[in-house]
Amino acid sequence: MKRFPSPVYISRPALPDISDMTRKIQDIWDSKWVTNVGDQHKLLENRLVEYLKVPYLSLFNNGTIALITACRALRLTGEVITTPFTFPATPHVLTWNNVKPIFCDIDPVTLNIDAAKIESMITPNTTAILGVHVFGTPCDVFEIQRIADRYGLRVVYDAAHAFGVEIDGVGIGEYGDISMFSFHGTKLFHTAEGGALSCKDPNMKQRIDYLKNFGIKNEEEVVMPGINGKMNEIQAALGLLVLDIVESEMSKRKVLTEVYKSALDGVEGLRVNGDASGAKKNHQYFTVRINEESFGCSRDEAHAHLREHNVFPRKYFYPLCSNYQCYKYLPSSSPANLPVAEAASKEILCLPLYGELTETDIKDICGILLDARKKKT
Ligand code: T4K
Repeated sequence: MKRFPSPVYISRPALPDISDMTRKIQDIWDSKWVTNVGDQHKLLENRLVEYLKVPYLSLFNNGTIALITACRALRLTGEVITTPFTFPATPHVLTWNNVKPIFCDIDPVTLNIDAAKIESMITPNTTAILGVHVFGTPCDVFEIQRIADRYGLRVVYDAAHAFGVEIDGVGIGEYGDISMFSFHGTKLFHTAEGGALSCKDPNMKQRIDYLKNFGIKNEEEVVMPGINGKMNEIQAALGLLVLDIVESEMSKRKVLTEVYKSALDGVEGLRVNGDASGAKKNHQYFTVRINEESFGCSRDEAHAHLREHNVFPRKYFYPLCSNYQCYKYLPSSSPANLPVAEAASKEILCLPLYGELTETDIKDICGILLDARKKKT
């Protein structure tokens, strides 16, 4: 018999009370202003600058368009060094800018780009490093900046998972030249679809804002070839309400993460993925690595077993981006260049984590996961 009568997904959006959203929509209807930097947009942008502790922020209609715009704003060309252990959007934004992604191996603990391996991948064509704070764990931002400064490179961060993460009280969006946040419905903070870029320089903020609005400066001047990346008023209104409940969602996830840890820490063959950096965490995801030999079944068998019980974990990030048809041909995609990433992508499992789940749900999910081993014997 299935323990869960309805599906338990990897994530569910935290949603405000519908009556609050109805009131917000009424305001938008009354104003007849639905997009192009209206009141809701302005309010959300200001509130997020404060919440994320970043100097400047620009809202977008989704994270991918935001990251495409970041590459354009920084005029990236040639080659950019990045990680293969990420969502397809990361290398794709480079391709959409006619930039070649160069895949660098990852750190076995943080699962982020391995800063110690970046220098060996730099060529005269390299213009930037594009790091991803995978599962909200910060990259080695200090070492990456040191390398970038030495070689005159730009640094861009895909902070899609890192909403609210801080290093020693400094917002994660303060590091590098530009950071991208995703506000997709599967994220801790969301606007259904949405995203943002943070930066430190007012001229860069101006350039980003032109680029996301067709390059329009005023009614008679178009100053650069921009795109339409604008967030609309309904998205922004939802964001304002979700921002009011995000701390409570994060606290619930923190408690559930502790329940996962106490049930799974120390189980042979299971490694609870951790961030030992001391950074302020956001509990966006909870992941484990499964070593088939010592755990007693493979990641894929555990994944299939959980699904049989109506639990839908995800294999983020399998396959590696370097194994996609469109990137396989690149010399840096060779598995020999990416041994740590290859191993991680075969062992990683992202388990359900969202505030609506109960502690009993989490214990039951762990029970099902551990039972996957018995099935094999
Ligand atoms: N960089 C990184 C590192 C990223 O992870 C992402 C996105 C991006 C860039 C791009 O940012 P955006 O352009 O998306 O802003 C999901 C999300 O769609 C994607 O935003 C996210 N990363 C990725 C990690 O997860 P899928 O293909 O796994 O989504 P899907 O539709 O399978 O949804 C996952 C589960 O969430 C479902 O099984 C059920 C639940 N769900 C989903 C939706 C859409 C809900 O409960 N409600 C919903 O509305 O990519």
